[in-house]
Amino acid sequence: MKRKSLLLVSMIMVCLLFLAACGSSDEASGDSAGEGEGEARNLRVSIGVNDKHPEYDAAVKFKELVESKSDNLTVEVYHSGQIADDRSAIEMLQFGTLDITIPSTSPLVNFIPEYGVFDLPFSIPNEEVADQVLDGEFGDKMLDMVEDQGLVGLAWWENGFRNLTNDERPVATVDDVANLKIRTMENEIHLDAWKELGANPTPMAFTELFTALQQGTVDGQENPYPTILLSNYPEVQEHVSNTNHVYTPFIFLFSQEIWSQLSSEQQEIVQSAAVEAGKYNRELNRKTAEESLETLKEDMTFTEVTDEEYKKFQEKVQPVIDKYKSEIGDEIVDEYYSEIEKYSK
Ligand code: KDG
Repeated sequence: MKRKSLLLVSMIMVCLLFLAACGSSDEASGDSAGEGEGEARNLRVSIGVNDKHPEYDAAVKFKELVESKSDNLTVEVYHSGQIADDRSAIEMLQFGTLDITIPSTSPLVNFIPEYGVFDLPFSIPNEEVADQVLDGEFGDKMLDMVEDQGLVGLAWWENGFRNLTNDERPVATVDDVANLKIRTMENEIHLDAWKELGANPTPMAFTELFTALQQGTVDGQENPYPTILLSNYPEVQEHVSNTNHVYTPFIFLFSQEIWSQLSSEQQEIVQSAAVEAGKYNRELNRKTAEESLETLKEDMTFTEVTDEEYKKFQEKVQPVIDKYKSEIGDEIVDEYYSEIEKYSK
């Protein structure tokens, strides 16, 4: 009898140990967000701009919102590409070694070609249309599209309308662009567009740009006014023109690997903070863009691109738009342009 009891007890122990092991492995794998306040975690945010830029202020706003609503989430903001440049930061999210990055959408084209719609020159005409397109069904669809890349798209922030600077000459017409060595983001649509305009473009990470301008590796670059001013480009650039050639969103990206380890309560806090800080970012970015332009007109030589010349820039790059319409996908490009048209009326 005694042997049978001992055998039964042993079998029960083995089963209990097996169940405990299964339980711990589920916790380790983080298959899904649980309920309740979840595990304590510090969220690291990587951005490429410096701590004078509106994007940094918005990232701090995100930190304040999360930490005020959560008992166990903290946020650290790393600016100026301290952790990684845009492409590397996106890859770190995919590997689960970084929690958040908020880059321009342009580097994402290397992972998701459909994101090229945002790089089609002269597409979004103003911030109001940008908000309608991004905050509507199309914007939601684009955010969902990052899931296949191990990313979670939580919100649209704003980089803004991009303008050309250079250290060679005033740029008022397409012809003035000829042979300028222009740094572009690592995005083939931007590269091809500046080639079509007659420039000699070079793709380069944002973190390397100031040094390249300082050393004359490139003659010029293109970015929104806040980035131009607050990255100190007037120290190394003489000329600025209001080309307004592309509206670039910032996209708030979260690592899917880490997201799945948050409780649903933590996910809700992070998601709502990303959206609320995004609204703050847009408002601050627009105010800063106006103020930055006024300061740039004092610090640099500003050249006006007239409406007539602006149309010639648009006509000149049309072959690039046609080429990428088919490469990105006719359906998504048509949907993008019909959204723009719908909100431009
Ligand atoms: O992280 C900030 C960058 O994503 C942004 O400034 C990118 O506009 C950009 C550029 O020119 O690289």
